[in-house]
Amino acid sequence: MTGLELVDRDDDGVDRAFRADVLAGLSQDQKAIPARWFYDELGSELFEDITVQPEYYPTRAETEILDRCASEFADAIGAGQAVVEFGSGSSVKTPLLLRAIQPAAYVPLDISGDFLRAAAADLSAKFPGLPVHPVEADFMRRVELPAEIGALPKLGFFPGSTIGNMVAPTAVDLLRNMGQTLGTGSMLLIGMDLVKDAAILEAAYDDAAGVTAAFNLNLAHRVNGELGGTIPVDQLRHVARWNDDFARIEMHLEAQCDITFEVAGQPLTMVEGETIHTENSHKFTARSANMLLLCGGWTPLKRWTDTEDRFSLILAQS
Ligand code: AVJ
Repeated sequence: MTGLELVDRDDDGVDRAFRADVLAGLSQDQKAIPARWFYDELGSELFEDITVQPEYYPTRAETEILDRCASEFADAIGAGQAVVEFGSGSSVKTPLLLRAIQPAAYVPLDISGDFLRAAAADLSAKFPGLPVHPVEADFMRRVELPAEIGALPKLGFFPGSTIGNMVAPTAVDLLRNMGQTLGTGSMLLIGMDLVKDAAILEAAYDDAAGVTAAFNLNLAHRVNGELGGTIPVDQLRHVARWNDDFARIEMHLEAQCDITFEVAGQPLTMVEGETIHTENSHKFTARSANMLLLCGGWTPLKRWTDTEDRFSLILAQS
């Protein structure tokens, strides 16, 4: 098994899906590139760096909940579960959960074989007796789980408020597919970031050290490097703005003057002030979170928040 199996490349080694997404996105009136393309190697490193910036509270808030509420998770979930993590993180969150609930098996699921093997090795070292069954798959789709965990009760784990990157129809599709993957009666523990003061949110997505700006601009560098692009990255500016109507932080790359460039042979222009929309990060209330889960076929059972009410972890049942 190589780390490249799920990536379809042309003869020049270009990721076909990346090129198709970028060309389609840049031909729209509101230019856009899907946020999933942030995470090349440098992008993943920059994201890890974002999570330790003082303004970026979600990772600390969610970790605090997992740490502080461990015994409540144990009571609500019970031991002996097969924990299926959607997108195997390199995070400290997974060990906190596993220590709290004493599962019977751990199934990290990731589209990147490299991340997956690293995460599986890391977890096996920390939990020597725990069976670990990594699955290389796109968690946006329904996934066939390993036969070894067939008889065990299932707990899906989807931390990080990654669901917030999706518009509602996509989020609902994912939740339904998770229900299909895990089966009727299974549980899901999902992280969802909360609506709060716009200034706090905008700072979290525009840290003073400029790490989030670098993360956003890296996407333009990636287009140039991988798709033969000539985007003048120096003339783009990172923008993070709260969209109150849609309850989401939006990240954009804004042209600071009129620019023309090329991507994969396509000529493109941006006028001063025009943007490429690169990410949505939806924020939830207790009710909007419940509504989304219900639309996706999950009944919320219990909800935890950090001591400052910034972030929520919700346990739901299918
Ligand atoms: C990985 C989706 C949780 O939306 O907060 C962080 C990604 N983007 N800073 C988020 C991100 C800019 C992050 N998630």
